[in-house]
Amino acid sequence: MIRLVVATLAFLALVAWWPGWRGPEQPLGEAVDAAGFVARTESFAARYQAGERVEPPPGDVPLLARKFEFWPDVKLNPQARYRLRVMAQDGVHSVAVNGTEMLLVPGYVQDIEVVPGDQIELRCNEYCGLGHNRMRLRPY
Ligand SMILES: [Cu+2]
Repeated sequence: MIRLVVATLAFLALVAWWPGWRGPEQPLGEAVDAAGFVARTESFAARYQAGERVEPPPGDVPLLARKFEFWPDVKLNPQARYRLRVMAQDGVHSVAVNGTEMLLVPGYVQDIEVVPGDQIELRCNEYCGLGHNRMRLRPY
């Protein structure tokens, strides 16, 4: 009986202390209402549509990651400052930008700060299907 208790305690201690078992390794970002975020992104895109692309003013820019694009296709001013607010719409994606990877999950928004002089490219870094390789955004 004592062996069972010791074994159980040892197992529970292992579960409690094993690295990485206490939550996600990466922060998921800010929790939001997913449907509301999608609706806000759609109205934002309609408001700043300029021909084929969307040209937002400096500041917050909502973006959706979905098969197989970052939407909308924004064109940024390289001399302006932006905060890209990215949420996955249809499943798990990720974005790798400037050497940092962020996990993208529906219902959570990750922020990417863009400062003048940045030449960023957004690229999905989580295999999400046959179009994954072309899931990228070059915002200049
Ligand atoms: Cu992908």
